[in-house]
Amino acid sequence: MSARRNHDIKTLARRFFMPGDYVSHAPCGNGHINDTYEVRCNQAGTNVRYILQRINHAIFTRPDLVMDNIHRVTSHIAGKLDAIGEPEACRRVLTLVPCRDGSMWHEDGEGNHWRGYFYIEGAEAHDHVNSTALAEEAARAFGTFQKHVADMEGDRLADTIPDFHNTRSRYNAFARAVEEDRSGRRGEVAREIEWVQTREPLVDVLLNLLADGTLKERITHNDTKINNVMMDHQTGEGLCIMDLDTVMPGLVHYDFGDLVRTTTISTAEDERDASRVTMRQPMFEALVRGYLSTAREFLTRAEIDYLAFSGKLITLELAMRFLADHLNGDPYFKTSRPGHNLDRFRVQAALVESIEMQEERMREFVAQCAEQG
Ligand code: GN1
Ligand code: MG
Repeated sequence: MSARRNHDIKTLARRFFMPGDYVSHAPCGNGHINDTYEVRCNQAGTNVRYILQRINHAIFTRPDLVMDNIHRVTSHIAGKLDAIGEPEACRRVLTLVPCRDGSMWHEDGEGNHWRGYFYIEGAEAHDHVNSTALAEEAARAFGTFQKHVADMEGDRLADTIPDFHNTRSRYNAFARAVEEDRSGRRGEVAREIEWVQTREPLVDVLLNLLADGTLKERITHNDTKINNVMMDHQTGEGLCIMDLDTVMPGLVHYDFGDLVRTTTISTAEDERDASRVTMRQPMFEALVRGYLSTAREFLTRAEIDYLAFSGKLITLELAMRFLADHLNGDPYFKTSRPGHNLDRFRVQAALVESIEMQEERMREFVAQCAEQG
């Protein structure tokens, strides 16, 4: 996927209700999909920052549905925070900034869709955490998010990317990429392809449980990377969940599993030396503690039983996605070096293997923590 293009951010910012004089803008965040900027405005002597973000419409082909979901979810959560008198509610849920014409997003002359948010000051997102306290806080925040949206009424939220976490579909897409070999790289990654193929039976486990009614569909975030939660600078509290494009119906395991994938890992997601990758049990335990502290009250026994498994499954899912993208010639994830997606694959594969070796202990910890209540 190509790098960020030049956008006229100053002109775009004027379309939104971002009052004051434009001062500056800068790229922001490390997302693989959208383009994100912070915009600084001077409001009669006070500097105020906003977020301006281009939705990648090659991937989110219905930005209108994305914005509809986000508007509904953020308004619902803001209403709840207001009702309980939560202090600093605007730092605890994203707030959309409307356009000057009243619409919730702006479409520029090139078919790009833009949206604005309040900038959350005094907090930051971490791409990698080494502290169990931060891991626990992040998991607590995602549990709270799920709890807040659990009782949302009205129509089912739109599937902004259909089958996003359907691991059978992900496997089939991977198999198609192998067959088509669009990049001509198949011969170089025969071992990696086989590694995925031997794990094919895992992809149906949760889907079968959903089909037979053991697990139930809820509203989930679906992209719970550790860098999608803003943590307070002063207190380390997990304040606000970001990156809401994929909020849609799903299984709680998709969220917990991606937290395990991105938080327990000992390296960056794209580490070049996969032999350095391990699943860190203390980080896993912190996630379980944090998540259950807020999610226990609504989770079923069956949901809890598959939390440990979910980390392995979602890591395998990303392994399949990265290897498929490599085979397809890198059309999806932003890359900044040759073989970037292959490196990402190798890291995921190493993490799956590390989880496989510690799975029993992970399962035991979840059971023990769930019982403690
Ligand atoms: C993408 O945009 P970002 O970096 O938060 C991707 C996730 C992957 C992640 C892997 C819409 O998320 O599904 O888990 O990269 N988002 C989409 O790092 O495909
Ligand atoms: Mg993100």
